[in-house]
Amino acid sequence: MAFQLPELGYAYDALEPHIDARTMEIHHSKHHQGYTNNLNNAIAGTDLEGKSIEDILTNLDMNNKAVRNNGGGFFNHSLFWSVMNPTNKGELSGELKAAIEAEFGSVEGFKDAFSKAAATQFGSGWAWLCVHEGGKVEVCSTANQDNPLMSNGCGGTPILGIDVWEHAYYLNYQNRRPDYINAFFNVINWNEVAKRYAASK
Ligand code: MN3
Repeated sequence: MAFQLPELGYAYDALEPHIDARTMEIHHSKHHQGYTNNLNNAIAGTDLEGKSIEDILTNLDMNNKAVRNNGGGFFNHSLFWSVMNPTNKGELSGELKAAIEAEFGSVEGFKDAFSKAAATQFGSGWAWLCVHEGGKVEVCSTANQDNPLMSNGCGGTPILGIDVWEHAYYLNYQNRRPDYINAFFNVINWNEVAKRYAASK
């Protein structure tokens, strides 16, 4: 079974004014579809076919550029859509909030660290909140479509991520990446992040 482009679960315009409909449509239907197709082509007929994307990325030969770029792109965007939601996004609370406060001192401290990682990732890439075994959380960033599951990442399981490629924000924010990062905090689906935390700690 080949990988399939996941549904967003909400309309392209649902995240406005924070993320505009045109950006969402192109990002999902063109960019993510492209990574999905190219991943399927790259693994067709190889021993990676039929494995989960997490399994593929965790055990990836980093010299396999086609799977590294497109498998990363497939996984990263699938996570990205799921951790955003215009409604029913919940509040940061419970054991995830406690873990964040333990690591960053406060929720504001986490926002600062995450925003800084996203703003200072040079060129294209992603910033992440990851969880390690035992529940400790960490912020890191990766270039291009790499992610923390890969052997060059910060380790741990990513539970929140922001795409800082220009295609994620340029139509609406042009060069103002920090404004886009600020806006992202308005659409985080904390229910989903908490679910991923509980499943991965
Ligand atoms: Mn993208």
